Amino acid sequence: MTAIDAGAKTPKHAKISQFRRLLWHVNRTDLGWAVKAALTALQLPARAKRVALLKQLPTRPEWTEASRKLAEDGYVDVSRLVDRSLAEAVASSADAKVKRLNELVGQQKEGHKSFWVSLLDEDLVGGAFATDHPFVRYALQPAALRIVGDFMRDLPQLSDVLLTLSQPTPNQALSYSQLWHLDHDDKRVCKLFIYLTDVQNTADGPFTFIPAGPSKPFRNTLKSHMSDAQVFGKTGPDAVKEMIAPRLSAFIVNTARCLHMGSRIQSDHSRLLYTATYIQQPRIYPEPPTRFRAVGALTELERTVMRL
Ligand SMILES: O=C(O)CCC(=O)C(=O)O
Repeated sequence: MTAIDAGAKTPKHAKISQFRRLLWHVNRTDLGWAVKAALTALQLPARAKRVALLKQLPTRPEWTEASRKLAEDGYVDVSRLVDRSLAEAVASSADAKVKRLNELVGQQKEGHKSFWVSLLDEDLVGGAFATDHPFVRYALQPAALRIVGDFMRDLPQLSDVLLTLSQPTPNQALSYSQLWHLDHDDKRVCKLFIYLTDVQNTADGPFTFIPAGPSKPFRNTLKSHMSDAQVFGKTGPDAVKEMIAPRLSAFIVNTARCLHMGSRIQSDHSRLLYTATYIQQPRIYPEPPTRFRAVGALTELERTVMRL
């Protein structure tokens, strides 16, 4: 997911590029944990402040249990734990976008994945979402921050929010996230997904993954995207879980630990998906420009989650 600036020409850019390439390699192995620990040690007061903010969040036994499951298995179904009205707000905003699909496809900035349309480009000002956007409000809800935060033992950083429409691509080879991969944005990457359409069977292109335990043999490798044959050769197909679930189902997956793929949509089907991505500060890669712009009153906790 993280680009390497391979085209840079000036010595300064070449150095940055080499640095990023080194980080890219380190982050993919357990050495990344040592780098993460060293970066954290350099910012202990900031860490202590985040932990104090995390403790201010409400807590519930079922959130604690969800957090434990996320730590143990690398995923958890949170459909019954998250705020239904916030999910409805996400869904109605998403449905309005899909109604204007053709217009929005024309404006799409990242077009490399033919099976995948990003529908939020028009909501970005200078690359940033307003903090009162329903997609941002959903990601900031206490249940989500508590479940991810208790797992990380730190107040999470909201890295991005995304709305994607996956569509069939007949006669094309599987590519990008249709193939098995781990996310390497950082050492812990928790994605909170909401299905915004029913995902009733394999033809709807479910998010498909292998829980943390059986995904272990795939860590510490520089291999990026793998075919079914490469994966099943190591795990067998029995470890695979397809997230077959109705509209508004929500689940959190540590996609840095659980091998995953999805969006293998068959003809006449499509899938609409919301994703919020959380990582743990400090980020292993240099911090990119912020994805959020403050609109309206924000608490200190919200500002810290969005690095505002
Ligand atoms: O489209 C999918 O279901 C896969 C998504 C994915 O790979 C990701 O969000 O990292």
